[in-house]
Amino acid sequence: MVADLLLTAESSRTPVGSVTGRWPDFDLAAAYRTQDVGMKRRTARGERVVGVKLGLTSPAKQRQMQVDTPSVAWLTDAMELPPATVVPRSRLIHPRAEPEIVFVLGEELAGPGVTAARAMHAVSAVLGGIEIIDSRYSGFRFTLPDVIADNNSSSRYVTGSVQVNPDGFDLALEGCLLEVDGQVVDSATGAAVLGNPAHALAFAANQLAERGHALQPGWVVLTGGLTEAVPLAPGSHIAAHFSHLGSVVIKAD
Ligand code: OOG
Ligand code: MG
Repeated sequence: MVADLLLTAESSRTPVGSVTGRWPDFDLAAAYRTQDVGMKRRTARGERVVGVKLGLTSPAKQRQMQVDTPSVAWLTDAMELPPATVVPRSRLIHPRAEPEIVFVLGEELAGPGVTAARAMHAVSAVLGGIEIIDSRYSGFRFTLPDVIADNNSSSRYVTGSVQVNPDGFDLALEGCLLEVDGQVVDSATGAAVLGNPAHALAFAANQLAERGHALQPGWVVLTGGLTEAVPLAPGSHIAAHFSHLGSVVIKAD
């Protein structure tokens, strides 16, 4: 089964070839079903779902990965790292880091038909974050069904210590500088994410509704990489400096 193949690739740090390359009929519906089986496997081994992550919501990410459609995947507590943490790079395949705007939900948000404005009513706090992605596909090469089946390359994530109330906060104008070993390598504003990260949240609620799920109070939502992802080299320091959401820093082992 594809879900087991990908979970084994993760635990054995052995990347695999594209699923759609091998089975051209593997479509979006099969990919989301596979992702849900993977989530069941994770919960069966004791992990708890703590939220969702959007994939490929910015032009920078879409260009880098050659996939131009957003998608949704699961976050579990095993993926969450404490602040200013050392990322266990030696347990990962070929990790990359990307800065993201993160929401915490104060109430349930259920599609279909969720608009960006409705979505923001459910948000209790906005934070900065860094996501560590680690595709189970060789060379980070995948199609849209491939990456969905692989839970959108999920690996780890860190959120910042600054929490901002979303009321009156202009998410589209929130700036972010991405720094690698003290050098600014990229920058973006929140508008990079579908014009406004609120649209990513609405997309998540509506996509999950197609799978019979609703976003739950307390859940974390990673709205998608603002910039291209950068390789997490051994011993490197990566920082995301946001204009109002503070700084998030990680170090690779
Ligand atoms: C897919 C994961 C995408 C994002 O923020 O766009 C993602 C990948 O780039 O490997 O997490
Ligand atoms: Mg991401």
